Amino acid sequence: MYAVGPMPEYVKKKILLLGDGAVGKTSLIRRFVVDKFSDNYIATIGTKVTKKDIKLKVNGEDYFVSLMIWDVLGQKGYSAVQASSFRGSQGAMMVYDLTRPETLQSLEEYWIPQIFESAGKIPLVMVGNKVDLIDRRKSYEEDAKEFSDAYEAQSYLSSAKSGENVEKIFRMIGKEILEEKRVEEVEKSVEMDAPPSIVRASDKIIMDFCNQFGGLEAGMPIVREQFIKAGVNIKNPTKEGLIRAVNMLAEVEMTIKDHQTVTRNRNRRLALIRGAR
Ligand code: G3D
Ligand code: MG
Repeated sequence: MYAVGPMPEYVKKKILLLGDGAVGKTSLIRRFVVDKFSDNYIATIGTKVTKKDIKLKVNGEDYFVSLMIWDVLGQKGYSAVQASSFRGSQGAMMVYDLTRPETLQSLEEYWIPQIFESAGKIPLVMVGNKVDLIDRRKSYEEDAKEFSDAYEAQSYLSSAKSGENVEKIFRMIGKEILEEKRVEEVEKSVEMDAPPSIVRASDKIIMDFCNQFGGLEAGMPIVREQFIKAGVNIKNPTKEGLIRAVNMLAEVEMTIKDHQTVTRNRNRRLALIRGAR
């Protein structure tokens, strides 16, 4: 046998990418995992989990880390879907779009309170994406630093398009988790505006279907497919679109459940739509 020193430790860590729609979350994951950037994409409906193994050295020790990267629905108001995806995550990448300052504001007002409430005060890495589109980089860096200092987080400017800093931000979140220096208790979320109720109905329908279908990971791909087929715009669902989606979900359920259950499920979901504003 060859003695080559201590074996690296194998660990598995769940991380989330959070931030408003179209800031570049899916593109960053795609760039990191397959090293590609594609300009044609479909808006992420629901949650997708991608795995990537990396090797890290932390405090002089080697680790093999399996990053389970959760790409979560980027729409505000889908809080039931989100809270259930957030649970058990050990670190989060908070992504904003440098060309849209309101996406930074929404990290502070919505995404950070949401994650702290569901997952506790886990390490965050702030990512200002689309750096390829801006000039006067310095002022953006200063803003980012000021913002991230308040959360004791690292901050980077990145580009999923050029690849700049993409590898670095994923490695950094891995390191932050392994260092695990956080001890503060969970901070309570600030009050948020109530989401528009049609979005809440949509959120509840998605959760209801997933619960019936054996959980988020099994249900979400189906929801995603059926919502697209039904032509539902997740940002701005209409009652008509949601009714189509509920009918399509019922058709899928027909393949695994008895007629009575399917009807009951369908009626319950239609009632949610009727009750929405
Ligand atoms: P999301 O997952 O956060 O919703 P996406 O965002 O990854 O789907 O990206 C939204 C749009 O921004 C896509 O453009 C994507 O190509 C673009 N994008 C993502 N990252 C970058 C970047 O670093 N630089 C530039 N220039 N564009 C980026 P489309 O045109 O397909 O909507
Ligand atoms: Mg996406």
